Amino acid sequence: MTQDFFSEVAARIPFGGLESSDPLTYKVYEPDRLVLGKRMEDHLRISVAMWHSFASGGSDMFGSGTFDRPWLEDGLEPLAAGRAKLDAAFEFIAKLGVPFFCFHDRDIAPEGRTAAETKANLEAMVDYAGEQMARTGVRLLWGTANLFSHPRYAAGAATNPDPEVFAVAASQVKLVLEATKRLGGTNYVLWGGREGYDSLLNTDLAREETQLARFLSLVAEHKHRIGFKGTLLIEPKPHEPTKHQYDHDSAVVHGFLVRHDLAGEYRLNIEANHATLSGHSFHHEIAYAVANGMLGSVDANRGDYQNGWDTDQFPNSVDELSLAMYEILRGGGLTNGGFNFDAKLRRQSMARTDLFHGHIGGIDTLAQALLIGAAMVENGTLERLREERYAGWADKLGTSILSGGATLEDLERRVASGEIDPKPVSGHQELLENLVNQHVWAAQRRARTD
Ligand code: XLS
Ligand code: NI
Ligand code: NI
Repeated sequence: MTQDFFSEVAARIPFGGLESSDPLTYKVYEPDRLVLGKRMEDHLRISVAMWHSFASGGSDMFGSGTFDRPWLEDGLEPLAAGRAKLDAAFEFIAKLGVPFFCFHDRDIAPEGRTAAETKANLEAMVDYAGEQMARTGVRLLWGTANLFSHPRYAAGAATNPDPEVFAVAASQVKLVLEATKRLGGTNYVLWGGREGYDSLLNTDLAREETQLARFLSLVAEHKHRIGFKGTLLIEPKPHEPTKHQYDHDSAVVHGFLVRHDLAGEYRLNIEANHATLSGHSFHHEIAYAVANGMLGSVDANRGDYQNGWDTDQFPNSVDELSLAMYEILRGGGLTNGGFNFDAKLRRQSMARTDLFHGHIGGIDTLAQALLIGAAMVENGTLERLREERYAGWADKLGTSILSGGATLEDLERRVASGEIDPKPVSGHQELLENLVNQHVWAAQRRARTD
């Protein structure tokens, strides 16, 4: 018999629509609503993150936890507390009515006194999570290993100067990859925790790159050995906790994978706040991944424009997300991936009900962005204008250049003779921006009259 931690929410959060005055209803998100012929739930594939919402008590570097989370109280027997945490999480996710969750090994199972005890703890808690999944129908979007909290990982995991630390990290990933497979996870994520450096003075960059590549090859090999059918994902981040993280952004990770012949094995898990920390927009990171066939999944959150760190707030800007959503839809949508709320409540949002408010707002924001992105795809004007801009490349000159049929000499001759004489054309940026706004505003009007 599981405990009831969210009794103020009786059943599944219903759709209330824009006129609803009940904060515990969805204003836009309707799982069964068809968008471009596909259910909203299947487009968005929403996931709740175990760590922020259930394993964190709301502490920061200036103060202790503030959140009302009975399963995190001091003095509880660790495995009993772990089971209560899973009870709370699955009760919450089922009431929220979303299909997925994500976890790190350390979110659900405490480290033991020995490696054997740690392994046994993980096995017990993975079994318990499996029971909860069967009871509620909630599925696993991805699992991951926490390779950054324990002091042994202070100088990195795979990129640690000590090969014994590499070995511990490898054994941890092996176990979590197997647990992810056992729970039917559709992806496995590697976020580079502390794979980076704090000081170049004690860092051998070339050596650490070789170590990281070896590690990722081992993970891919093991995936095939055990027959895990999910997708391996790398989550880029430019800095924090280290001064410089090797998996800086999508393009850097992609280049690394290509360099080590691993691009066929991994895709990207793109986090909105990591994108902005790297000096890019979320839109850019998604567009880069789509353009290179590397989009895997998304960690949904947002940063704060005045802060330079990973504030992991719940997303609330429809304008920004609509552009990212448009790129995702152009690229064929998220297949195996989903939108995982790698987002945390503010420290003053202490009530357990605030977990509902954070997620409901984030989900409605994604749903509204989806409607706008879909409207832009259906309307087709943006795509048409983009295609027209490159029309010359489909003509004789463009195709001969790309197919290798023109040398520098040929081109120089034709330019010198005046045969080739390009005229600058407008990029129409303001026109395109106005078109986007028109879709955003039209969606707002439709939502009011729906
Ligand atoms: C930290 C990362 C982390 C990963 C999972 O900034 O976002 O939460 O998503 O290890
Ligand atoms: Ni993340
Ligand atoms: Ni993050």
